[in-house]
Amino acid sequence: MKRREFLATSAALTAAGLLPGTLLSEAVKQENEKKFPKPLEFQMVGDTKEFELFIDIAQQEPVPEFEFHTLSFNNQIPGPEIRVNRGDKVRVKFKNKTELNHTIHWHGLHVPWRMDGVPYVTQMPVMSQQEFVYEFVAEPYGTHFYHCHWGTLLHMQSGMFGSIIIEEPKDDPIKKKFPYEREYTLIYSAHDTNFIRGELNYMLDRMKERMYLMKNGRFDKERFATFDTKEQFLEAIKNGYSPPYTINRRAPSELPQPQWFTVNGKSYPMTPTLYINEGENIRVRLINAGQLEHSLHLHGHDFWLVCDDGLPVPQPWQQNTARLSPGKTLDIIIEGKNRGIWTFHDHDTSRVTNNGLYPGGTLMALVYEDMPPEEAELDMMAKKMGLKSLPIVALDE
Ligand SMILES: [Cu+2]
Repeated sequence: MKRREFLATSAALTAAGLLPGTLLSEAVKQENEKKFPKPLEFQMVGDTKEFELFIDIAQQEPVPEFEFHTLSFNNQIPGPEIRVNRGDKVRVKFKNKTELNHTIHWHGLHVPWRMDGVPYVTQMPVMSQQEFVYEFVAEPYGTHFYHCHWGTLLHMQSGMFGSIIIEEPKDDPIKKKFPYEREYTLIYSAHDTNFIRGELNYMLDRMKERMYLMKNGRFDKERFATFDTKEQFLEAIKNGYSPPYTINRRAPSELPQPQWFTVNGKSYPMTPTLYINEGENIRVRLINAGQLEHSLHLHGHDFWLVCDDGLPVPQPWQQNTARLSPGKTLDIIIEGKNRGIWTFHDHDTSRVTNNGLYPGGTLMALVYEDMPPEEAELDMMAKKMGLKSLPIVALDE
């Protein structure tokens, strides 16, 4: 697709996606619900909640007409949301359907150490077509996430993340202070799609080569850096083997330079919308599953920061820009106090672009459902500027 065409598409989507007339329609609201992680079904087996996760190659489409191959849990990006109560016994049966190695790490949870998902530290990597069963008691309360802990530079930006929410169903400490009905989970990530493509192709080629050589009994352990013991490894070094990290494989500029920034796997104008009404509180669970820090700013409001890494803060405080470092989760309460359509986005201006073009990335909107209908006309903005109708191509350089 040509740059000019893409810009035209993106402007048309902006018109279709973000103006009040369409944002308040039932159809758009229903479509919007699909932009949040889907709850993962479980089966009660005895006294345990049993979940199933698999990993496979998938296509990610942050905006229409831009797709890239990636990995994903249960063919969803982000992976499905696991929701359990504090103290629940949880079992997650994990199947690896790819040619690559993976594990699952339960970020922020107090699991037994053998369940922590760190390859070669707490378990062997889950290899192609293998299964691994994770078992733990859901602790502690709050907003957490799970992610692959193998080859995280590639795997984490390749869709291998999802939310795990541990609830205190009868006595939620946040609900007590800030009564709310609606809540939203937002998972942030950043992707260098060229890096992902190159790396996935390279790794798949190497896996194929390795399997072919193994089948023919010509597998060279040194070439693939596979040793059974530390002694074997040290012996190989003595005989001239160079560990991969001593070979300067990459210049810093070859490390990932993300040019796509997503919220729940989507970039603006396809990012999810937060709906609110005047007088309503909404809870927003912010999760950073990516490698960049996000500086998340809400227009027209100060929100309450109520949980940090899942833990309720002793004294919630107000701010309008929250710093969400990699690996961090924050829960915020937004009070509906200023009717309108407001932007919520990363204030690092490079993160509100798609492939370098504004608008894009993490831009999203907080929309009051109880806006006056006359304000909710599709071409209101154009009329206010004295134009007859909406300009469709507004973004050409
Ligand atoms: Cu992985």
